[in-house]
Amino acid sequence: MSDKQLTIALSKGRILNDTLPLLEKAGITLLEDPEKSRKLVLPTSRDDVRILLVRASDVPTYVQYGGADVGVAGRDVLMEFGSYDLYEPLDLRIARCRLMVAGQPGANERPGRLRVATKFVNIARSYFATQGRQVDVIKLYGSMELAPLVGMADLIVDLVDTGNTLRANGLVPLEHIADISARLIVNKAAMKTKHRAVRALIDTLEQAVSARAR
Ligand code: PRT
Ligand code: MG
Repeated sequence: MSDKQLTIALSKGRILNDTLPLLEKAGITLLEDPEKSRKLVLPTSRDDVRILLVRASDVPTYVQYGGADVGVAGRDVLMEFGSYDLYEPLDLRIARCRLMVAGQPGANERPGRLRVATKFVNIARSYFATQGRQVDVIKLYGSMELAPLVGMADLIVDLVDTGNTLRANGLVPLEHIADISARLIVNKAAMKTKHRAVRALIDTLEQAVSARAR
């Protein structure tokens, strides 16, 4: 990785879509449509900035190990992986949603040991453990809403935005675990070796975020 170049890790979908307008304020725009391109390294309008496209859950890993200098990751992803060795200087207030316990109405009041299906196994275990509730956690990689429908689980732990996905499957939100938004994360070494470039990016994004909040 060049000393001059700043590498930003993003994930396709809502993180990329919501981050691009913020990056535009820093004069960073993509040179080609990421939905059409198969490239994983995208050049930008600035010679000194490139964007990597990685899985949402891989963004912190790329940033921690120096594959990218900075990245944008959901707080859910950061919480699930526990302690990363990186800086988290800014709440970008994008890709917002809530991490919830959901199920059929009243499912969280069923007697006995409940089964919880989720891709957020660590968050789920610690949430229920903190409350002294005994649960069995079943790991899934997606479409968690299906598990209660087929009787495989009593509850799910999932992200909820409009609630449409829950509703469409006869489920309701039952308990609020955390408010989620995307965070700017920074590699610790890059914060030192590329301090000026990283600092300038953080400052510009910070201004863009607060201009929006007003
Ligand atoms: O798709 P992939 O497996 O690669 O990764 P990913 O699913 O984690 O990525 P992506 O792009 O879907 O989500 C990236 C980040 O966006 C997440 O880590 C969250 O921080 C944030 N985010 C914000 C959301 C949502 N809102 C959201 N609604 N991520 C997912 N959802 C899903 C949710 O899981 C559920 O299936 O949308 C559905 C619920 O939406 P409503 O509007 O029907 O309630
Ligand atoms: Mg997804």
